[in-house]
Amino acid sequence: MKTVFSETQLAHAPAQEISDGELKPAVEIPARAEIVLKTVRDRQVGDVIAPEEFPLRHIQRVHAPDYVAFLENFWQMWTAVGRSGEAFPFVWPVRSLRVDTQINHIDGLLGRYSMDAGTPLGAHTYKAARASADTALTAAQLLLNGEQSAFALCRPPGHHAGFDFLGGYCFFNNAGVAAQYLRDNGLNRIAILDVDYHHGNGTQALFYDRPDILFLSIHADPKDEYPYYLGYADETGEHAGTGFTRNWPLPLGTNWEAYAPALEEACRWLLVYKPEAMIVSLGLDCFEGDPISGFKFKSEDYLRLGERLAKVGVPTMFVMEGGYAIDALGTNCVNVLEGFAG
Ligand code: SP5
Ligand code: ZN
Repeated sequence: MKTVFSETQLAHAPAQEISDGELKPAVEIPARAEIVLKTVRDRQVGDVIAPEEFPLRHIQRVHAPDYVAFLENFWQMWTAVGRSGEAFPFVWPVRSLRVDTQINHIDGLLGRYSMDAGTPLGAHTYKAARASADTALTAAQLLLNGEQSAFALCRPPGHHAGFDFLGGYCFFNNAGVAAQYLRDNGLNRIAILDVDYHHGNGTQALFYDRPDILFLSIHADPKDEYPYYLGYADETGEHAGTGFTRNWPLPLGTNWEAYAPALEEACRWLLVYKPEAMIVSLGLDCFEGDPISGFKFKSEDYLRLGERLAKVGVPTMFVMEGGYAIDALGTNCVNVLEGFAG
């Protein structure tokens, strides 16, 4: 299986994040990609190739042009008001406030285009996020070229980012951009299976009213875990997309044995839907050693996950999402890829 990765993705290198209401050392850091890349090479998963540079219009197929422009211009606007350090949003248009007015100040824009204060933006965030999306697009192109599988070593991740907002360490929805690219290039039914510990709220929202992109997610119950405001079992799609979103919220403390039945159910939906391609939003944060998460996967369980996904029997691209136990991240990620490749 080919891996797609660009060093440009390392340029987003936050020092700190706001987590649990406090400033803490950032966990979504370049070392995550570096350890995965090293393990891909050590365990000879396959060639590592650089992404192609795709035109912005592919990103704008799923993200609002004004949001994309905001990200592109952010650092210039932030420094123009005298700021120099990495940026955190701090005011939001919640209920009863207006989201549709013309705002000039960068602080107001930053709040409008974000869902949390845990996602710092720096001087190089845009170019890294752009490269991460290119990595997903390149993996999608590999499937279109006839490859049976591909690994998009994306970072920063994507599944919390929506049509016009960032959050959860995510800026562009890499899996969503790839799914739309596959649709735009002749495939009719795409399935996205999100196995990150956190619900993929951004991806779900992008395709909630569409039957052509099935969204399935297994994750920590949002009543007890980020992102809190989406990812419940009664969210099953709307309008033409009714029935094409499914969520399996699971309790904190879930181990592989308790997770496997939900995975089986998701795989049954895949069997019924018969996608022409599958995108796995591959978070590795269900791991027992993850510093911000509450599931209990062991490293070997990731082999089982890969084996099960292979049995679905569909051309599959893996898009890396979360996973913050740096020392085990390469092992856990490559276990999925090896389990899949057999
Ligand atoms: C892509 C991805 O995995 N994003 C995750 C964003 C999570 N942000 C909220 C983190 C809250 C951490 N709370 C940890 C409590 C453990 N003591
Ligand atoms: Zn996650």
